Amino acid sequence: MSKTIRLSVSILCVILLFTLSLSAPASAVDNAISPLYKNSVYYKKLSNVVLTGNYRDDVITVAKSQIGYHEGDSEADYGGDNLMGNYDFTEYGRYLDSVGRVWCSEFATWCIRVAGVPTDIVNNSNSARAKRYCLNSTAKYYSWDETVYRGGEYTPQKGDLILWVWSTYTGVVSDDDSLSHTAIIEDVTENEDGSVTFLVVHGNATNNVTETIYTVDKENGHTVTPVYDDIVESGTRQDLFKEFDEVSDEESDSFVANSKGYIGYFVAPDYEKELKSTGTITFDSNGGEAVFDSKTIAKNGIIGVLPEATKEDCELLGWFTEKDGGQEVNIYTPCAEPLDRTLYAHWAAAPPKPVPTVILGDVDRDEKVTIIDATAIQRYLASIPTTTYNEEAADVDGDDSVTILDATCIQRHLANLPTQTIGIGEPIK
Ligand SMILES: [Ca+2]
Ligand SMILES: [Ca+2]
Ligand SMILES: [Ca+2]
Repeated sequence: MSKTIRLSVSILCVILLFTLSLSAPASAVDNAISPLYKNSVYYKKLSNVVLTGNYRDDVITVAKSQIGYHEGDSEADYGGDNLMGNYDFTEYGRYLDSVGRVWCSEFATWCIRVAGVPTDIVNNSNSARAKRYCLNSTAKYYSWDETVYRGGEYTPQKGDLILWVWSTYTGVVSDDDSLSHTAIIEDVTENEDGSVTFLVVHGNATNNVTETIYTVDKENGHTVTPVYDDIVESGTRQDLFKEFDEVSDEESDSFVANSKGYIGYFVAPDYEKELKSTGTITFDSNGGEAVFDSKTIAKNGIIGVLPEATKEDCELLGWFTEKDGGQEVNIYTPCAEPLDRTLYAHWAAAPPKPVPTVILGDVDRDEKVTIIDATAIQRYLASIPTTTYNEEAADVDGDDSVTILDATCIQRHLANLPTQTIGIGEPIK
């Protein structure tokens, strides 16, 4: 490609990205949250996150609220609870229009966006590419040799990203290559033995969201563990994988849990950047109570975390632009002008709680009549404590008192002997 064409293409890309970032900074398919995710325990945990306005802290808090979320096999698994899932279906991938693909970068991007960080601080990426995270933003990336551990200026810290290479290859990787893995740094410790330990929170390392500790050698950013040296000596990448019995192929996620490799790049979002356009959302819970009452938002960001709210005998429908009517916003809604605004909780009457049916003779309320129910009556009559005892179910013969005859009725019923009582094992009307 000639220089001119390449330049034009780059400009076009920048314009295109800029346009996209104005209309849909999230590149979300439809800007909506999947209903399965919205009803999941992980969304509930997210709604209980209280943001501090310190982006470094907030990105981590958001990420940690998702620990345990597991990838699924299909769109039916967006709730994150299919613990056997293996096909990379996640809400995070869905958000970046990248469903069914390895999702570590998607998860990191999702956490950054949902924490409210605008795209001019760090860009979206659906792969572990240093350059892509920094495109159209003031984020910077650094190789291991540019860190303070090697006499450079960059100090890795909380909220930065690590882009890993799962390989023993020691050459230089391109900053535009898609590397093996993206993780968010939660904590960094320099050790006396010349190593550095990173605590990270990340997605897809073990097909779920988890925290992992990696210790690397200051010399070169390579992971150090007791088995690492042996593997390096054994030579090739293929040999490296053979070391782990449970790993059948190079793409396996289970490898990552035991990973040996090195740090390709760090991505340092410019979290402390002074933002020109910010505003405050005030949450009017419309008679209820919200986990937090206001939050700061920024232009080129999305609304992000919305508070959980409760109201007696009510169910939260969502947060809307008007007290009555208006439009519902969700965590992916782009922050539009005016940035100062109020959102209102809308409520629906909670459905009446189903009254549990009492089964005649089911004294211990385990939904079946067994000899234990007869025993429960005997224990009750002998004033011996029983774990569960339901008087209504115990008065099997319906004479308004519980006696040994009720226990006998149950025993006869279980032995298929005739009793005068009808309706044992059936719901009491
Ligand atoms: Ca996976
Ligand atoms: Ca029972
Ligand atoms: Ca009775």
